[in-house]
Amino acid sequence: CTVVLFRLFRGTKQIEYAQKHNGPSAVFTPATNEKIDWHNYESIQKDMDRTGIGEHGHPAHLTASDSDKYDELDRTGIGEHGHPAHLTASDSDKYDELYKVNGFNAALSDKIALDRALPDIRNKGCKTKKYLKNLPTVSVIVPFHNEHWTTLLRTAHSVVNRSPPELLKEVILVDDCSTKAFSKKPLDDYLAANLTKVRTVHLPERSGLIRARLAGAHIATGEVLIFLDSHTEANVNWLPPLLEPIAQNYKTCVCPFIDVIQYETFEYRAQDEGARGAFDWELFYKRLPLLPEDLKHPTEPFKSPVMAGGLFAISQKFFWELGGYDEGLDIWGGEQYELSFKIWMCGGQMYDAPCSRVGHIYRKFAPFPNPGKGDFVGRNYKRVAEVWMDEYAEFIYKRRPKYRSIDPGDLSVGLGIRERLKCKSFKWFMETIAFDLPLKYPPIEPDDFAYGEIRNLAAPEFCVDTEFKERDQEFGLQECNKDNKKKGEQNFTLTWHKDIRPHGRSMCWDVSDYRDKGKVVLYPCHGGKGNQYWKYDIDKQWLIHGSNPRCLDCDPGQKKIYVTKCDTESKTQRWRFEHVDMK
Ligand code: UD2
Ligand code: MN
Repeated sequence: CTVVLFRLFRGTKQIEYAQKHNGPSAVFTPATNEKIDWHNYESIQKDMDRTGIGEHGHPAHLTASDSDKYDELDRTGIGEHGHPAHLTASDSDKYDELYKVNGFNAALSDKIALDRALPDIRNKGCKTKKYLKNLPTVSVIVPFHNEHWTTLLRTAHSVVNRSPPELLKEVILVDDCSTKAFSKKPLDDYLAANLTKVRTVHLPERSGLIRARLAGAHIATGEVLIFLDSHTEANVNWLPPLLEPIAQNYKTCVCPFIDVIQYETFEYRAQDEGARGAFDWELFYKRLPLLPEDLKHPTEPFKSPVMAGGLFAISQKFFWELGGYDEGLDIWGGEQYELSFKIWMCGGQMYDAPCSRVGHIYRKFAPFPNPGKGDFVGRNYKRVAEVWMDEYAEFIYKRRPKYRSIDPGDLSVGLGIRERLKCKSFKWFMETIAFDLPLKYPPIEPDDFAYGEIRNLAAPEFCVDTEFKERDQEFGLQECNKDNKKKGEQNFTLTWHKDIRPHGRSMCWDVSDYRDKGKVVLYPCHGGKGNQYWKYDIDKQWLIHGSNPRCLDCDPGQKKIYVTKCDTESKTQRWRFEHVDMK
């Protein structure tokens, strides 16, 4: 890809965007407060009548006979898959290959209709809810880099089919310099023939999702910008609940509930009953429970400190007043925090709307190779931390000392926006908006209780060894060899969360087996005690599991470990934890 058109955007300072963008600059004000039922019952009925694979979001599977269709999966454009298919030895490789480059079952996606029906899993109250008759118009912006053909098109079809035409001005697919051939002319041709409201912008240089979104926003003409990922499906009546809070106050950002499109079967289901967005101090996206007042009104939008990132609505006016995104954020990551922090700190508000639902494919794994840009996520995080997080940035650097030496580049635009808009402090944000975050994710972690090897006293040559195993796998005893790092995994931490983790991993000892001699497996740490709750009794030398306590015991002959009734007489239940904090 060469640099031509994109110079237009690149050299431009964000502040100038505020004057240069295409959108209307006046604040949208509804002419009347009248509310109406926005459901499109004709389209809902059509969906109900659909039959076929993956319809209604049911889990789908490929069968053996599907393999003779694999040729289709290779298509590079519309109408190019009518040729006869043959089962060749390489077909199954193609299936795997598609999985590998997408991180989800793209072969299955190709078998599911682009306009499939989805289950209406909203709270019942949403079905009768009315919204303002006057709502602002919308531009939907979808950045994509090498998105799979059918998941991209399903995103576009779902938006067009499930949005009131008078509200949807356009869908802009921003091609972030994809290398797949179909992303260019075949895509443009398909859209021209099938989805006239959808158009593309082809960026001549890989710009990352943040600058790709900016490029789309820059040419958008709707009053409200809605950003979506390129592998999403908008569900029934998704638009009005996103728009009404913005019509009432233009400094409002609204996120839909993000449902899960399962990466293997394309099943459509809820993520949970709703939660408030947050982060931990390594800047992993986290969730906080709803507040009691949110629970009282399950169909009303509730305040959320941080957006997940990919799916939200914001007025053009407010977006550009905030300077859009920081243009210096590269490729992927961090922009969700930048925007969330500045929305709250600079006079806006952010809500999650339970009645607006959009499905998203959470990949099984990230398939993209690093485009040779080093630790761009670290650099993005450092930019956000330096501009917005004040003294709290230190908590991040404590956990990620490497960030201290990353050069974040020029921060003057972001700092200028903060100054110009007289934005509040991060302390204010933490204490007013994310006030319960530190309880769950303390900035300063309490000390761990114990660490090192865990040696059995009945068979002192044996230590617990998790052998780098994964989720749901059992582990047991091995000869103690803590210092031989290659051989096993015998270095553990009994953390302040009261769980036990092999050093440096977020895997925890977990017991969900309530039979006698319950087995111990590894499971991703959740920090919520329960099946991962452990205590060390220094006097008795017991490792006690659960609130209905049982003791870690072992059979040294078979090198097995398990939890069972605590017994003061038992020697196999006694363990020496190498270092114990006696405080
Ligand atoms: C989440 C967000 C995502 C974004 C990201 C952090 C959701 C559901 N998803 O990760 O929107 O906020 O966190 O940055 O909240 N893309 C490009 N160019 C690139 C890389 C990606 O255009 O260089 C596109 C990609 O095709 C997709 C979108 O950006 O449409 C987000 O990428 P992702 O799906 O890999 O991110 P995800 O969902 O893991
Ligand atoms: Mn995504």
